[in-house]
Amino acid sequence: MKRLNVLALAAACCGLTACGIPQNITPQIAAPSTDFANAPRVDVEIDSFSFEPRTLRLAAGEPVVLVLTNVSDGRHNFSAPGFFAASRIAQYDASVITDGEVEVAPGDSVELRLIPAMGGYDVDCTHFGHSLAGMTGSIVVR
Ligand SMILES: [Cu+2]
Repeated sequence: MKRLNVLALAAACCGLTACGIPQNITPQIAAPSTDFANAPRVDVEIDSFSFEPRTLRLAAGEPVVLVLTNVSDGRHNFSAPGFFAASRIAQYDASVITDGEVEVAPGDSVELRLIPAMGGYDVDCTHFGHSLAGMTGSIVVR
């Protein structure tokens, strides 16, 4: 009986959200009045195959400009679904996040204005084999 209920629930979910297909969760948007102009800039260097710094330390509730720069000649992303879901993102930057990932082209730089929420979050690059090669990191927000 319990198992049947679980199956029924799963079926209902599938109908609504198309299970198995990554959903682009709408990010929480920061208040338009948020002062990002005076927010500190935090740089992350993305290379083959590393994030520098590997552990990002941010202040909870404080606006920050996250600057993700791909210094390599290969394609990479900064995947942090938990972090992005918990943060409030500037309206005009929200579109660069897809399924919790920010793709950064070789030699390119992406700026993200956001307000982090307290917690610990994982970061990786979801390109095939890259996390195994060392592209993992974390974000600590206190
Ligand atoms: Cu990568």
